[in-house]
Amino acid sequence: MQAVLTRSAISDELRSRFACAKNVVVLTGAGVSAESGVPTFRGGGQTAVWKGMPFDVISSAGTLERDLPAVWEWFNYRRGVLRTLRPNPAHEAIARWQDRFESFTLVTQNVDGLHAGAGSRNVIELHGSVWRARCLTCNARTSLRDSDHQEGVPSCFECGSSMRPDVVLFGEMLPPGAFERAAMEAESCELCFVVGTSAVVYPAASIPEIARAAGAYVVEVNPEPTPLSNICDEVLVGKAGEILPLIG
Ligand code: BV8
Ligand code: ZN
Repeated sequence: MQAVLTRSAISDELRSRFACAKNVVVLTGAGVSAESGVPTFRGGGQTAVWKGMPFDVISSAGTLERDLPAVWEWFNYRRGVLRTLRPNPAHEAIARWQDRFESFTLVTQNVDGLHAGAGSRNVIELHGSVWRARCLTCNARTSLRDSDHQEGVPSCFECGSSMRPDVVLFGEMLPPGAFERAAMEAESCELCFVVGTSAVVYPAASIPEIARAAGAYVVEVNPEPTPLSNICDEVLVGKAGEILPLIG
């Protein structure tokens, strides 16, 4: 049974750096939404998640090419699950932090929109959002928040072509400028938090590496070790929803 971290677990070093930092970057993954009930991916790996297909197969450019309706079924299911879920204290703490620092950048791999749901503004959604669709021809975007789209492939309201979920699939480029902006902020931040990610998927996982190389103090929050743990200055072992409110 994992001990719940108490306030004392947060080092004086981190407390003082948190108190006087001007430029802070936070990178999040599925773990920050785990306490909201969002299933995690466990390293995006080979576990079958949908109709016998591993996650990085159903969520890949190849499957979109071959079977667009199947990809819509998968994201309709994901939206259905997410529609009932709410931000948790980890999302709320991060939302509070955005007004504490001169410059604050929230970079997420999550497509669930829960950071915005907690009040976070200008979230860099590196991998897009399940709440948007994008036209395969004219790139027009439309929100799926209020639509109960459940069947088939929606058509573009601009040009009538087929639309696709506005998420970044494996083998696809990230949204123009999204990674570049995140990397630029990571290069100039003093404090970088890595919350709830298995740090397996690239280029997202390189953000904390960029911050570390630029001299930032890097803090990981995760109940498990990850490939990033040994480059971090501080590792807080536990749940984000329990730990982040202890920091500030
Ligand atoms: C690209 C959207 C250019 C869709 C996603 C370099 C090396 C190796 C491979 C590559 C490389 N560069 C590119 C690649 C290929 C690939 C890649 O990284 N593959 C991996 C599997 C090795 N990358 C790409 O394809 C990227 N595009 O590189 O474009 C290019 C183009 C063509 C050819 C080459 C290059 C695009 C990647 C984006 C894919 N889309 N999501 C969807 O959601 O369906 S990725 C998706 O999986 C998520 O967004 C996230 O990124 C990843 C899952 O990771 P996590 O979020 O970290 O979640 P996970 O479950 O794994 O871990 C949860 C963690 O939380 C755990 O550590 C757990 O302990 C912890 N936890 C649990 N509970 C809690 C907690 N922590 C705190 N509190 C808790 N309560
Ligand atoms: Zn169109």
